Amino acid sequence: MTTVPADPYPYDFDLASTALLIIDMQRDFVEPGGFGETLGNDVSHLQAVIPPLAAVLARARAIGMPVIHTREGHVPDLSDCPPAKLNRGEPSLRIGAPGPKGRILVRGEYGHDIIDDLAPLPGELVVDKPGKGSFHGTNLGVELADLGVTSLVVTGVTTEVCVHTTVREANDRGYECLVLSDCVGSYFPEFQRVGLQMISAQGGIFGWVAPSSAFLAALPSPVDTAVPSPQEVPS
Ligand code: C5J
Repeated sequence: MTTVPADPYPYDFDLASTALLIIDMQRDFVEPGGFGETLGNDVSHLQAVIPPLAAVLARARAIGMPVIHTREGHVPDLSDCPPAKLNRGEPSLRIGAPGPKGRILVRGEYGHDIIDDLAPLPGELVVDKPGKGSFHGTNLGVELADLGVTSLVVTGVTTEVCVHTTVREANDRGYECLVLSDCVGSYFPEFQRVGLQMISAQGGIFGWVAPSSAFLAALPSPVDTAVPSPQEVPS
């Protein structure tokens, strides 16, 4: 077992059954000039997530922890978008409308894809999700079961929307979630603060919260976990 000092109490996890989940680090949410900024949001709060999350991603890859990326969006004919979601908001800013980086929240569009700094590597799972939660309408549960994953280290955006919905879904499904406080972001500082508190309150009602520094400090070094090359294996 590995232990991370966390709120509301230390988070214990088995490296062999843990995955890093990176939620919706998509250009349209995170980048200047994207859909999120068009809505009047200050994307600098989400940009701040990139460096610590890139460090966690690099470490996860180095120690062989499974990495799963998600993207919120819909098929081009929007047949997977319920009217209640489709008809919300100002018509020119609705899902499927032309946005600054392509059709808003439509799969295959430039703005829908993950930012270059956190681009998935070949072999990493990318889950396209039609909703806010990562389990709703996806095969994530099946994929996690196949991997034998029961603990999720949760990162991404936005804290109070897709991160929260996913953590709540995961908690109800029996996963133990550690949310990395500096690797999740909200356009609204107040929502960030309260959103994190809501996860760890009441004895960890949805999960645990810790900074990425605590998580990284708890991990073995890549040298300890690296698979030896044939030359290194003693004969
Ligand atoms: C939103 C998300 N905020 N990924 N999506 O609509 O949180």
